Amino acid sequence: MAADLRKKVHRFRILVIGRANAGKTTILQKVCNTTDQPEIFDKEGNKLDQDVLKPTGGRGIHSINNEMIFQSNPGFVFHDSRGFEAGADNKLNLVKGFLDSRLKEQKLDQQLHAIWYCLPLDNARPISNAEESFFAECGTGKGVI
Ligand SMILES: Nc1nc2c(ncn2[C@@H]2O[C@H](COP(=O)(O)OP(=O)(O)O)[C@@H](O)[C@H]2O)c(=O)[nH]1
Ligand SMILES: [Mg+2]
Repeated sequence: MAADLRKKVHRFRILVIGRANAGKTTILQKVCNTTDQPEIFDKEGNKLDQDVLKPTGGRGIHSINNEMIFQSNPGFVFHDSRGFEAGADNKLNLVKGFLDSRLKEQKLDQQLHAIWYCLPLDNARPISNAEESFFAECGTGKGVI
């Protein structure tokens, strides 16, 4: 079954960005009409342990390149980025690198089709400096996406 999930050719690929507890997983579950956890694959298509999704990283470290696919809606493939906390320059570069590499993909199903940015609005400061940099540097019209 795991292999079947990745066999689907026409897939919509979405990057979901948001700080821990922003509600990313909840939104993806709603979109996919499920309460299940997604299956996770690395870039080469190897199925990974669910532990990689835990905040502490579990046995492996979650990578933005990992693909998350819900059994209930395998036409969507999600990439999860942990969002930009204060001073997260490193993370910003990582996301930029991911966007750049997906831009260079020739195959439509390997390209990135949308970015969903989750902002928790119950926060005194919903947009951090690092996030402002991301919007300034990775917005449309600046050549990155
Ligand atoms: N108040 C409120 N809580 C939410 C909302 N969306 C998700 N949560 C809760 O916030 C917590 C973190 O959600 P989760 O989807 O795991 O966040 P993630 O870390 O970004 O994947 C969970 O306990 C959710 O039930 C929302 O829109 N409002
Ligand atoms: Mg999550």
